[in-house]
Amino acid sequence: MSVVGFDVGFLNCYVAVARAGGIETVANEYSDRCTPACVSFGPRNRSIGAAAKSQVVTNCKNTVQGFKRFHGRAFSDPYIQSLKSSLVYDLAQMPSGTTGIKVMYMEEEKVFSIEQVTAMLLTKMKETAEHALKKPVADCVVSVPCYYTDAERRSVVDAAQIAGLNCLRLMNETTAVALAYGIYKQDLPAPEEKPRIVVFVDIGHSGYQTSVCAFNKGKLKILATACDPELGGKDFDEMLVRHFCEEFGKKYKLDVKTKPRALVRLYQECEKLKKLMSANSSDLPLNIECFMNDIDVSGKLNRGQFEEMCADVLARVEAPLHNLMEQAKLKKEDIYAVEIVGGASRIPSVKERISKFFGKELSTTLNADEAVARGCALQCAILSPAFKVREFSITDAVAYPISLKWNSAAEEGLSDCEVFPKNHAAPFSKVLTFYRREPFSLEAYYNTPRELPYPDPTIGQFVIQKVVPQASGESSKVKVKVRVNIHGIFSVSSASLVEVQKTEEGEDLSVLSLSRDGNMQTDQDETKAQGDGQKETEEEKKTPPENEEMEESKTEKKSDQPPQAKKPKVKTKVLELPIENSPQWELAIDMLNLFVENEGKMIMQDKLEKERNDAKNYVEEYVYDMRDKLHGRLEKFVSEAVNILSFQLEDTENWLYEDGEDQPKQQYIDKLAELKKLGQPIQERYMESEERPRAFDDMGKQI
Ligand code: ATP
Ligand code: K
Ligand code: MG
Repeated sequence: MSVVGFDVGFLNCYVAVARAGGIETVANEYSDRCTPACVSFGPRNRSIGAAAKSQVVTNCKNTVQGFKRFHGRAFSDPYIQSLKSSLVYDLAQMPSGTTGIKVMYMEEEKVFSIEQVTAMLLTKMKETAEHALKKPVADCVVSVPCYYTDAERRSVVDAAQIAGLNCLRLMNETTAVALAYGIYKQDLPAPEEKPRIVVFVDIGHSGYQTSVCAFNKGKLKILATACDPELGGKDFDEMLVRHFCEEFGKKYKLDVKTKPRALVRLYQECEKLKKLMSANSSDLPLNIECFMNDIDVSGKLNRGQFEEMCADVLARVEAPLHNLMEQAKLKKEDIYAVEIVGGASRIPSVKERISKFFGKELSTTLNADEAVARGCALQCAILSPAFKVREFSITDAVAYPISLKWNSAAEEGLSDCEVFPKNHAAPFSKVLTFYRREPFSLEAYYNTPRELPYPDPTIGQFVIQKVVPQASGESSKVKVKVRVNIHGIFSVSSASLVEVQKTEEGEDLSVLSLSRDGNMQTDQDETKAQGDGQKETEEEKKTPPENEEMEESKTEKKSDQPPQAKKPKVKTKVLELPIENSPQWELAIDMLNLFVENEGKMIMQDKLEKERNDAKNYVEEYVYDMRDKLHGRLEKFVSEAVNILSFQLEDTENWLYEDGEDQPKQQYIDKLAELKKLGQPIQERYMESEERPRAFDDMGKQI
């Protein structure tokens, strides 16, 4: 059992683990806790994270960044199409229609699906966690933006699976932050008291997320979320890049946009400048040597000018806050604190706007970069039976209202029903009742397409199979359980047919149904009015569950005994029905398996390449080390062999730059052995002479 949380950022990723001492954000092989969301493809291997980032300029066509936004999207998606021109690497369509990334890898043109690319990043993060925990990692919690739709979420779950991870929960980023904030608080109001209301804001590189959360002792509940998926640090970078492109165009007659490499460098320098401006309001320089056509460029900017050019971007900070407060029906006085995280929350003018909106100092008690990963690790610890943590219940909110539609003979056409309104508690299950004679299909969709940051409101098709009429010829009662699961993904989780073995005539139905506006009502008339066997009714549990287990058991109990089974002479039997699930943009299982297999092969290839490189480095190190020593402390101990060794060392050095540049691992191992055969005797003689006086010393002490 591993307890790990992964924050997969658009730009920056973090890994947190639970150990005996508590939750800890761990560093990668560069002793950096931040791992760039970057994958670079080479002729022999992949580089992931920091090693990939260092190739952004030199191998720009095959180094991919900013891919978080491709999840669950068709290649033909207008959003993807509009991004294409701004990317230095190529996109391509996967056979399934989703988005892939086209690169040269192992000297061949390859298209990787977005799930594969994110899996590569996760592979790296998994290794970081394994290195820290010194054991294999599988169980984990992975973060996603709270505005992700089903297709995007499923795509990330698949990515985790490709990386050999067992994702226990996809956690909304702001919910992870809320957990990291609340779990250690000792002074939360008691369960029966008025909750403490805290607003969380995460503004990262790509997206802006806000949520409002109610805390009581031992629990948190997300009341509402509001986001701008297209507002983040990158938009500020964009403004700076635009500004300097224009300036350098005028000043140096350079058309920067035509040179991807120069453009990538300009983005890097602008991001640095932006960060500097957060701490400094005076004029700051931007210099790039040999920028384009051997020209060095320079410019300068101060915070005031920066804020002016970013006015349109800054103007977008408020809208989600308004939206959030409106949804939660809260006044500013109800808010106990506004906690901000995410890299771009450090921009002074962003902070100012948020603070002004709430009329309050902002709270920055959490680590702005690591809070998401830490929250995910905490959630993983809570879910892990192997780890003891304080009891803490987490209720998240449904981001977009979900409806079902189906063919209805009674209403002669399509019927529909909102099953999960916006901000409904999640995870959650509901049972719907249908009266049918034959298999039927349900289509799930988001019913507020304009609110979606996503073009396609379809969630998926679900066919309830093997439905047959009752022995009497009447329609059968079919109970369908729909669910928003722990990942925030909608599914039709089970269906059953209630076979009635009646001895007496007369059905007295009194079932709960949900009216269109979402109010619960007992609606006898409607069911009777549609008494031709095409009734659609619904039950809903009145109390939101504290957690999944409780909710499940309640549902089970209910569905075991139909509410209307009042007549003692009626016997029922419940048959489970198979469901055919076709969620939108689902990765086919054989593709998933192929990707799992390919990821394994690529990991192996990277490992072999690393070993080969290490073997080469050992030879190189030995050459330089021995050459120094032969002129230093080993000088006295060399016989005539020195000439041979010196000659061999020089020869090897040349070889490393020529034929030896790119050889199989064994070649390097053999080369090193050859050198050592000559070097060893010299080193032994040296060691002996070093040992001798010490042996005397030791004896002296013993006497
Ligand atoms: P997302 O949450 O959108 O997936 P992310 O998690 O990768 O993205 P973060 O690491 O939270 O993003 O933030 C990165 C952004 O924050 C970058 O745009 C970076 O330039 C910006 N940033 C970091 N530090 C500062 C600073 N001191 N001043 C201004 N911007 C900063
Ligand atoms: K991050
Ligand atoms: Mg983030």
